[in-house]
Amino acid sequence: MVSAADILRAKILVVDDKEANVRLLEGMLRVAGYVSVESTMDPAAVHEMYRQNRYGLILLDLQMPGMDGFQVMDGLKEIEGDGYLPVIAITAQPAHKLRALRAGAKDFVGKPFDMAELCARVHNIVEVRLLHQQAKDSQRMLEETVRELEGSRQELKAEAARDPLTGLFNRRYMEATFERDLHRAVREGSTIGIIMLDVDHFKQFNDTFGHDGGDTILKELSALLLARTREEDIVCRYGGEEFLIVLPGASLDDTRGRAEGLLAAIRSMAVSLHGREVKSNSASIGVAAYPKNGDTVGSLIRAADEALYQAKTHGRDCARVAAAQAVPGVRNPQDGSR
Ligand code: GH3
Ligand code: MG
Repeated sequence: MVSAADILRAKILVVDDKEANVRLLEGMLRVAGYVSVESTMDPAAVHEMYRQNRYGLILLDLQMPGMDGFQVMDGLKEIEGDGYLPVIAITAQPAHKLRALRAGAKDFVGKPFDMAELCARVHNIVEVRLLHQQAKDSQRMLEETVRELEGSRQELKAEAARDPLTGLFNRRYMEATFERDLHRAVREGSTIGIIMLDVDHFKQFNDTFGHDGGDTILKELSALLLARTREEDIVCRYGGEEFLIVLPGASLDDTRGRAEGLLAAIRSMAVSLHGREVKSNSASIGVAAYPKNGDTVGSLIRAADEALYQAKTHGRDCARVAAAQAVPGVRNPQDGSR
């Protein structure tokens, strides 16, 4: 909405080479209540004045020596990117009225001036101009809001994929990407390794150093896992003190080798807790791979979990490989066996 006060505050420029006309128009506008009226008798000055003041309306005489009103409008079009000219043409010649409208003027007033007609036309053009500007501002604000919402949506999406304590991917995200990686592996005849890792006797850390101490160990371990995996691997906190790593392209042998490397790194991991250096960390690992141990996300995770259970019952701090499982129709890309 545009208020009457907004309209009367609009910046108006009067352009006419005759001083008497300028004074008359300025006087009429002031009497009508317009408070920001400027004028010039030099048409060549209009462009610079418009650039600086962006008038809401220009009352423009068409017949002026040196530069006529049509030339002034041509220059204004270059300044106004969207081509909207807030111009009312002033002319005594009926033939010029249509030409002025075609040249971009929004309206015209004839000479001699009629105060009521002039004020009605000025009011209308200023109102349209302000509405036009309001629409542009609303559009800009809307676009900005959409951009902000899109940013928050992306942040929420990123957060929804992460475990808040460790910053690792969470189980839900891992399952979705694992599913995609598995489809690709089936299509391309490649392999995928998975490592299921569980911290040994983690409860004791909590009992000795408190829950916060346990949290610190989980965070340090997560950093270690991230540092020792590749960018394409998905390292996820599967739950509590259990982690699952998906290694696209890794064979069962590769995965076992990577698991041994992780165990060695965890053994020498030192975490500072309450001023003490805690070193006696270890974990147990179950290893499985597509296609040897399954051809679905569920069966592969189950296979790794069973292998992890074997590692725990074999004294912990070790990795165990899942028992091979024949997957109908799936050929082992490494040796051609099923
Ligand atoms: P095991 O070697 O058989 O795996 O023994 P464990 O003590 O590691 O396993 P258990 O399942 O008995 O205990 C796991 C503990 O991990 C119990 C639970 O309170 C703790 N835990 C789970 N999530 C968190 C966590 O976010 N922070 C902390 N500090 N502790 C956690
Ligand atoms: Mg444990």
